[in-house]
Amino acid sequence: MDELEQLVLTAGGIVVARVIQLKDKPDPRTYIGKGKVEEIKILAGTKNADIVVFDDDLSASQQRHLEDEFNCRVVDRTTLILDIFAQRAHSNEGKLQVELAQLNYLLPRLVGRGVELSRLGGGIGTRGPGETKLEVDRRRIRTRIGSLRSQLKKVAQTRNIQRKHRKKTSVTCVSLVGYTNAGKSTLLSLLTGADVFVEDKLFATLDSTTRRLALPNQQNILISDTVGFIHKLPHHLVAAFKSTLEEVREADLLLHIIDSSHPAMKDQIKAVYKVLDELESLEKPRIEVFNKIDKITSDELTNLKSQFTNGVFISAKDGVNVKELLERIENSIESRHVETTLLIPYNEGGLIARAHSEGIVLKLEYLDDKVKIKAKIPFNILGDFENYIMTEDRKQTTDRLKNHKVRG
Ligand SMILES: Nc1nc2c(ncn2[C@@H]2O[C@H](COP(=O)(O)OP(=O)(O)OP(=O)(O)O)[C@@H](O)[C@H]2O)c(=O)[nH]1
Ligand SMILES: [Mg+2]
Repeated sequence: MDELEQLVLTAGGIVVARVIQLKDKPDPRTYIGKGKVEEIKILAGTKNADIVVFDDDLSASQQRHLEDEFNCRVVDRTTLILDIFAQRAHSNEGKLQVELAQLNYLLPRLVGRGVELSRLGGGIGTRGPGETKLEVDRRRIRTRIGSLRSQLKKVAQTRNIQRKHRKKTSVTCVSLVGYTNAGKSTLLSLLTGADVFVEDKLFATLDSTTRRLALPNQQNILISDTVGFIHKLPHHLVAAFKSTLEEVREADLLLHIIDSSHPAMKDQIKAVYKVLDELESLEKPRIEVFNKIDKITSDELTNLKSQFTNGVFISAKDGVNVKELLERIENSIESRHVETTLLIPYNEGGLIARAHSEGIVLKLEYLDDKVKIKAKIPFNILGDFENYIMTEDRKQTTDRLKNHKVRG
C-alpha cells in the first residue's frame, strides 16, 4: 500500500484515505465485498475523493460497477502505471509504446461505454498520447493499434541493426536492472558521467541510455540504464516495453541494483527475478549490487553481507566501493575469456587488430612473418582464431573452452 501511495504521488495525486480488505477470493462483480463497497462509498463522499485506486487489476465490468457505486472514477494498478509512463515517456519510441500499451489495455474495457468515457474529465488514468483517442470507436482504435505496431516495428529494426553492429564488434554489454528507484541512473552517471535523469519518484527512467565505460584494465564496455521493474508489472506491459528491455536480453552481464535501505527489499528482489525470468534472462551472469548503504546502519550492513555473500555493497550517491564494483565487473567479463597463444601472419591484419580490440593482449612478440600474441579471447569468438592457435597451446585451449561450456 505504501508503494501504491507512492505511485499515486508520482502520478500527481494526493492520497486522502486507505482501505484494506482481507478476502479469500475477489467478488466477481465488485472485486471487494458488499460491506466494503458501502464503506468506500461513504469515505469517498466525506473525503471528497475524485478517484478510487485499486492495487490490483480490475475487469472491465468490475470497474464499471464500482464507478456506478462510488460515483467517481475507478483506476486500477495497471492504468495508474500506464498513466505514469505516459507522463514520463520522452522519446518517440517511448511514446509509441505507452500509447500502444494504453490502447491494448483500454480496448477490451470499451465495450458499451464509449459515451461514458467521453464524458469523463481529465486526471489520472486519462492522460497521455491515448487521451484524445478515448472518444474514438473501437474500430478506429484497432486501426491505430495496427499503425503503432508497424511504427514500432520500424524503430525496432533500426535498433536491431545498431545492436547487430555492436555484436559484430563484440563489445561487452552490461545492463543495469533493478526495481524502480533503486539508483540505476545514479550509478550510470557516477560511472560514466552521463547526464541522466535521476529522481526520488518511481519510473524516472523510461528510455534506455547507453554509454561507453573504460574499465581500470583499459577494456571498453557499453553500459545501459533501463526502465525500472515493479511488483505485479502486467505481462502485456512487459510486451509493450519489449524493445527497451531487449537491451537486457542482449546483455553479456547484468548488474542488479538493489535499494538496501528499502523495507520491502526482499520482495523487490523477488519481483526483479520474476521479470528477469519473463525476459528469459535469469541465467545470465549477474552481479547483485546493494546500493544506498549510506542509508543503513553498520549492523544492518553486516547482517546484509552475511546473507548475501556474493553481493557488492555500494553507495552510488557517495561513490563508496565503486572500485570494488569495477573489479567485479572486470572479473566477470574476464571469466568469459579463454587464455591462448596465437601465431598470426602479418597479412591477417584484421585478426591481429581484433585480438587487440576484442581480447585482452598479455604478451606480444614480432617474428619474421608473423606476430605471436598471448591473449585472453572471448570464448564466443575464439572460433575465428581457430587456424592460428599455436600447436603447443591447442589442447590446453580446447580444455579451457570445454570447461567454459560446462559452466555455461
Ligand atoms: N541515500 C542514497 N540515495 C540514493 C543512492 N543512489 C540513488 N539514490 C537516490 O534514489 C533516488 C532514485 O535514484 P535513481 O537513480 O533515479 O533510481 P533508478 O533506479 O534509476 O529509478 P527509476 O529510473 O525510477 O527506475 C534518487 O533520489 C537518488 O538520489 C545512494 O547510494 N544513497
Ligand atoms: Mg532511472
